[in-house]
Amino acid sequence: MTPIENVIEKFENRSTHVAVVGLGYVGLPLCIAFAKAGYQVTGIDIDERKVDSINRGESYIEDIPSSILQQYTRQSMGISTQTVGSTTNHPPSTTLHLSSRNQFSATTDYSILAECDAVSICVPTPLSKTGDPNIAYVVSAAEQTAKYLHNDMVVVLESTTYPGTTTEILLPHLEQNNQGFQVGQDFFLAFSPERIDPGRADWTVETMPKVMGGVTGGCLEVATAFYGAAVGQIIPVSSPDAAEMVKLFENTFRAVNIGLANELLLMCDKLGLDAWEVLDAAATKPFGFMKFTPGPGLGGHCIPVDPHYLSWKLRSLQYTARFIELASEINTNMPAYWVQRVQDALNEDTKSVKGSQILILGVAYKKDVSDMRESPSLDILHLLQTKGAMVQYHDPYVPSFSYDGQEFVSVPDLIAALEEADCVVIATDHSSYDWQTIVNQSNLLIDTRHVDVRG
Ligand code: SAJ
Repeated sequence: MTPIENVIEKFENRSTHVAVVGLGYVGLPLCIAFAKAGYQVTGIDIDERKVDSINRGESYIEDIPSSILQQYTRQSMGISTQTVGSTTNHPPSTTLHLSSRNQFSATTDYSILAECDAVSICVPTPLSKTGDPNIAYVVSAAEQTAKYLHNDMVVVLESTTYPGTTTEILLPHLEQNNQGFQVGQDFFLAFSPERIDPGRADWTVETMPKVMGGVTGGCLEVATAFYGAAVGQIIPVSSPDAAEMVKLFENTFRAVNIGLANELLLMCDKLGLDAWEVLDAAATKPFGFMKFTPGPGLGGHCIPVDPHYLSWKLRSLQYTARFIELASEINTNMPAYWVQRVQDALNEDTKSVKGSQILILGVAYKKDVSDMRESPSLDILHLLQTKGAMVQYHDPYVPSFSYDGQEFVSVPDLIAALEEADCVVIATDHSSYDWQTIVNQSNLLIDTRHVDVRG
């Protein structure tokens, strides 16, 4: 067998020890998927609390219940009933067995990589305060991985990043610490974007098509064998750069179309039309249309961030990604648009924003989640406070939060808060809200989500 065939065989017969760097909403589910596939798995994270929690069998990721985690992190008492060949004279036998799987554990110590056949890097790639890509976590993981890189090791980057990161940043780090190591021969490197959508049950790590781009053909083959044991479908592309671009385009597609939906609202305002009526009617087109909806702005850890990785890269090549810039301008301005709507509505009641009691419903960035990252509700809150309003909030998923040096607590009595408020702003359309009651109890209602309670 060729060296590559040897490496592939190790993954195929599961005699491999793999590592995952970064144990967040991407990394931890990936660890479980690798463990389910039969690999020995070690999770690596700089956060000792995450590491200790995992080793205690306590999950901190909603999509991974502790009961699932414990199937792989602890010795487990198993009961199996032998039914094959059982007859009336030989009833099924029940045996009690103790399987010490301990298949998955976590550590803060990167040196474990010296024993690992493969590593997936799933660290955050945020934006810096200046709005530029911050790949410091990727660089740090690359430097640590390079220390323990060894023959036949497979490295796959999953973190969302601009095209060129794998080949221009990660690869040189791996090579510079290992003189003479040749990618595609002595070690293997690929990029495979994560597509984890927290809370989604229909598409999981195991069922989601997984795009994979190798630095060489051999890298693609080996990375495909590595992941192929855990995920249903690998989508090969010609390079890591192409794979990096696939992810950014997927999420840029959403950001631009959300921007268009928000501009539809602005245009309909000018035309005196109901944007939601127009949208719902357009959505009856059975082909060639995909419904996006206006809202309070763009929240979350992906959509507001990923397109800026792409536009930043293009700027470095003297190209302006105009759709990305325009969508960002429109989406970023939506909180101010809705605050103006509040101001105009209070004005109709001969009230000013200043001194008014305003209740914001929902601070999570989208419905039925507790995540507040980049939530436009916070921008709306800040703008209203700046205009002198007294702002409270209610969110069934967020009991309290700190913002701008202030502590906020979800109002305990929603009905009373609705009745007391001069204006109620629906910012997040959590499914658990009783919208008819909210409409009935509100003196004035600004609905950024069109919860559609109208008969
Ligand atoms: N939003 C709108 N109008 C829309 C859709 C979304 O205003 O029509 C707002 C949301 O309220 C939210 C933001 O945009 O504030 C982002 O919403 P999202 O539905 O894109 O949700 P995310 O940020 O959780 O995106 C994730 C992404 N998943 C991955 O990157 C793996 C995205 O690619 C998924 O398409 C999306 O989940 C999904 O479909 O749930």
